[in-house]
This record gives sequence, C-alpha cells and structure tokens, in this order.
Amino acid sequence: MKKRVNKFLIVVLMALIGNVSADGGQKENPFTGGSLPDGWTWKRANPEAWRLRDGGLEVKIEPGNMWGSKNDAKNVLLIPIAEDLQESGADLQATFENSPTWRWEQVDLVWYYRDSHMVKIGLELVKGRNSVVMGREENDRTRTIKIIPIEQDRVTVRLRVTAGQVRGYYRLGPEDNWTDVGICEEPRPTGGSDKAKVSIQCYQGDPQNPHWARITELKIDSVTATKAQRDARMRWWREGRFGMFVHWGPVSLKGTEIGWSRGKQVPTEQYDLLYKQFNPTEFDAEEWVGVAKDAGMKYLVLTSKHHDGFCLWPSKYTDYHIGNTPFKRDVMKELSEACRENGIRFCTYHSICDWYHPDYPLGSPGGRTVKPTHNMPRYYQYLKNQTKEIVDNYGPLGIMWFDGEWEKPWTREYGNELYSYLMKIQPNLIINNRVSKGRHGMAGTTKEVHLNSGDYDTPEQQIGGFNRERPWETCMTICRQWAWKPNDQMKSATECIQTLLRTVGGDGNLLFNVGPMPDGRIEPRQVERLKEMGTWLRKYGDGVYATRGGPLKPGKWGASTCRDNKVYLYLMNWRDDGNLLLPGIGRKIISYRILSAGEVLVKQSGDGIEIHLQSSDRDKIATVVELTVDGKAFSIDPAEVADPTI
Ligand code: H79
Repeated sequence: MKKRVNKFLIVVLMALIGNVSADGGQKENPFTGGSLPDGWTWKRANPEAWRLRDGGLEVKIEPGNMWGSKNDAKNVLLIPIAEDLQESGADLQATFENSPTWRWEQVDLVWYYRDSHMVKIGLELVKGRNSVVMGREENDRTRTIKIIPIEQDRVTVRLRVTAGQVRGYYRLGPEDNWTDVGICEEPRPTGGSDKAKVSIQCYQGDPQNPHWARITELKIDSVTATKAQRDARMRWWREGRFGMFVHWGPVSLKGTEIGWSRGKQVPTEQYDLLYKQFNPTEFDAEEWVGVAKDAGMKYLVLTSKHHDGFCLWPSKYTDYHIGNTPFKRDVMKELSEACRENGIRFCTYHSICDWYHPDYPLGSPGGRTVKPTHNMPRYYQYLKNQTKEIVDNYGPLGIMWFDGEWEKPWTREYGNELYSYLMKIQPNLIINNRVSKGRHGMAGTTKEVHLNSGDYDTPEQQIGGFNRERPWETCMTICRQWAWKPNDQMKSATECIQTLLRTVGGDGNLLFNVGPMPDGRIEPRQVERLKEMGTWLRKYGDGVYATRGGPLKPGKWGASTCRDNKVYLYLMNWRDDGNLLLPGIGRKIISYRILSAGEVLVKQSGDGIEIHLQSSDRDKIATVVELTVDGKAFSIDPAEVADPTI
C-alpha cells in the first residue's frame, strides 16, 4: 500500500522534472488501493459517505454547500500538491459520473486555497439539466463563469493554472478535443500563507435519495518546467545572445518578399513554379556557418518552411521541396551538419500558416482567399509530421521557431498540443511564443502567458522593451527585406552593433537576418557587415555573452549589461560638453576601466555616476566602460536613464 502511495507522489515529481505536459501519458491512479495516498485529508469527514471501488473514488453526495459563505459541505477532499507546482503551472483533471436530481447537486474539481477562496469546475444540475459549471469564489463572494448544459452523466473536467490565471475545459470522451469553459484570475488570499491545494467536493445532494458520484482519472500534472528548469534549458540561448536568421527559398529568384509576395507581386501560378528553376549551385553550408561564426553568432535559424509552403528539406509528406528542384541537395542536412561541426546551434523557422498546402484553409496573406476543400485537422497532422521529421532528421535542434500563428485556423489548443508534442520528442528544445496564440502584434510579447505559450517572446523589426522576467529575442533584418532583394538598403555597422547592444542591454537576444541570393551565396556586402560586427565583438564583446541586461535600462544614452560584480556601460550618445551623468546604482564602484582606447574618469556621488571622457576618445559605435562593483551587479534595481543629449 505504502509503496503505491509513494509511486503517485513520484509521478507528480517526475512531471516536474520532465517537461511533462497535461496531456502526457497515463499517471498512476491514486484510487486503486484500499486507502487514499498519504497527506490527503477530508474536511468535515464522514467516513460512511465515501469509498474506493473499482479504481475510482465514490462519494455520497450529501446536503451542504461550499458555494458562498456557508461552507458546511461534508467530505471535502483536500489533496496537497508539490511545492513548486504553482510556479510551474498546474494542470488538473478528473472524470465525474453522476446523475444529479437535486437542484445544484454537484461534484467539483477545485483549485483550493480556503473554503472562501477557490475556483471550481464540475458536473451540476442547473435548471433541471446536467451542466458543466465553472465558478470562482474570493472572500466567499461567488462568480459563475460559465454554465454549459450537457446531455451526459459523465464528463471529464480540467483546470489549468498558470501565471495567476485559471482556465477551465471539459470533454465528453477521451478522444474528444477539450472545449473551453472559461477563464478567471486565481483567487489567492491576500496576506495569507495558504498553499494551493487540489480539492474534490460533492454537495447539494438530495437528502432523501442521495447519489454516489464516481470520480476517476484524477491527474495532477505540471504544466511546464519550473522556472529553474526552463532557465537551465534555455541557458545556451540566453548566454549566446546573438544568432543568425536565414530566410531563403525559390522566391529569391524574384527578389520579392518570402512572407507576402505570393499572389501579390508574383502571381500564384508563377510563384508555385519557381522551385523548378531554383538551382543555388554556389551554396556552401560551411561558408554560411563561417559567416555566422565570424560575426560572433552562436546559433542559426533557417526557414525550413515559410508561409509559401516550400520546404528546404526533402520531406516525405509533400513534393514541394528542395529534392524536386534542379539543385536536389538537402540544404538542411548540409547546414545542420556544418553547424554541429562548428559549434553553432542549428535551429529552424517553421511557418504554421501555409498558403500552398491544400489542407490549410487560407491561401494568401490576410486570408483573402479560402481554399475550396480545406481540412485543418489534417493540416495539423501534416505540421506534426513535418516538425517531427525535422527533429528526427536534423536534430537535436536548438530552437523550433514558429510563425504565421495569427491566422484564424490556428487555435490555442493546437498550439498547446504542438508544444507538448515537440517537447516530448526533444525535451531540451526551445520553442518561441508564436507556437500559440496571444502575441501582441509586432511587439511580439505574449501578455497573458498561459499554458505552453512558448518559451520566449519575439519582437519583430524592433528592439524589445527591458524585461528580465520573460525571455525575449528581437528578430531583425540586416537590410529591409527578409528574403533577398537586389540593392536592398542595408543598415550601417553602427546601427547593427548598437542594435545588438541595446537588445542585450534590455536582457534580450538578437536574431539577425540575412537573405541569401538565388545562387546560394550570402551577398558579399552583407558578409562584410557581419564581419564588422564580429570584429567589434571580439574586441568589446566581453559584456555581451553570458551577461544579463541592466542595471541601467537601454535608451538614447546607450545600454548596460552585467555579470557577477561587473557592469558594462555601452555609451552611445553624450552631452555636447562630453560629460555624462548616469543614475546611481546603489552599489559602490570599486574600480573601472575603459575597454576602447582613451582615458575615462568615473566619479560616484550622491547624484549618481559622472563620466568624463574627451570627445576624441569616444568610440563612434559605443564607448565601453567596465565597472567593478562591491557585490552582485544583477541584484541592482534596474533604472531608467534620461536622454543625455537633451
Ligand atoms: O519571417 C519573417 C516575416 O516574413 C514574417 N515574420 C518574420 C520573422 C512575417 N510574416 N508576416 N509578417 C511578418 C507581417 C505580418 C503582420 C501582421 Fe499581424 C499579421 C499584421 C497583422 C497580422 C503580426 C501578427 C502583427 C499582428 C499579428
């Protein structure tokens, strides 16, 4: 008996260790033995009115109430959860069977703090009908979130608690998709030290003719890894800070944009035949990887497939791929191998929307065309097949970078599933927020971080805001287009490097994009520009890799980073008199030095940090001053810096 109990706890713990998701494998059934697992307690116990039978818990539904302030229900089952389940996100589910006849007779799965603070979802009789009811209670004040009548006497309910929010779902059969019920804020008691628990509650039963409700399939899972686990998984990425984005495909023959020229600048029929001429004979994977490496980049993200549907690997799930071009070679194989040999993490960009594939409902940007015989579930299977194929053939990958998620056919449920699916295939994979819904436009942030809303945010063509909580990565083009365009306007070296520094200074990564030419080469002037970045980084990049953003937030003045007891200041704009006043940092500066040529004077006073530097000693990209402070620099509270030129 004891052994089985421990097993259940181990399963919960294992869920925390792995990135086990809610729809993960079968968990140990806690109801198979002669008693309940250790630590499970009954509030207002009535031992006559519950029993374990046939692998389920059965509770005789007695009168009494938990909804509101009465709180007199019998046999409220309280189940303790692992310490950090709240932080990592909890995913609960249970299957209920009951045939209620009494008004508001119910059996509930509850996220529980106290009798006065909880969220419930259950099977209940409302207006004479079996219903799934979700409700929330704070200080005994109740709010019904949703009532959904169902015909059945059996339902599986689910609560997902992440980032202070509780989402409810239900399904009628084990193969059914989950139906959304509702969402609410978690009712945490203020000032209380209550730990969240899981509770099963049965009440408002018929006093004359009580029913035995049956509870099975109770699962308590961790939604994601804990923060510490996620940090560990993302460490190489966070420390690497700088990656190469590559947008490439047959569209480079036209020089138009990969993301939105099909059916616009290039007629669809013509666009879809471009691959027949795609023959990038100068493609050299070693060369590309060399360019990335020389630039100081630590990972490379290649468009395995963009919105146009073309695949850069010979996928067995479509004919629209590189193997059927005159070129024939497997670009992804060559590139992934070259990356591996050179210590660059190979990653893929994969578009969720696919305007080419007949099963994907939409056929052009903005959903302007709808395909006649689409089949989204089948397309979703295609997406799963292909992403698995990529991981299997070219993995382990660094990142699976999704995009095109904003279109209607993609849902949060698909996103959640795809995330869990891939994490099971490769548990140390990193997945961006575009796997799911809820991205805030081009700012790229997911405001309402829910279950599996990806590992990090993705500002596009703009530097993300300072944020040390949610990891983020700006993706930006070296020219104006993602895909190659002849004579596209290229950013200056100053702009490129300052962009990297302001990004890292905000605690983000920079994924910097090149679009190789149709002959397979990266444009020489772009190679040159990237080399300039690399040269600068080799000299002054000590404050870039393996640092954190801050404590002084990036701005017109420049940016700062920190590691251990060092603060790196990247000074970009000065007052005319050549002096700069920065806010105090609440730690004593023990020593300082300038990394570029010249001499600097740093004075710390009650007003802040004064920096004096002859204008002739300024670096036109960024003057780097390294401060050594008397403690951990990362623990300094981040501060804004006023525009020094005003
Ligand atoms: O691959 C590159 C681009 O081709 C691709 N993303 C980068 C990484 C891209 N495809 N489309 N777009 C960028 C622009 C789409 C903009 C919008 Fe929207 C789609 C505007 C409204 C819907 C972005 C998503 C802003 C809101 C939702």
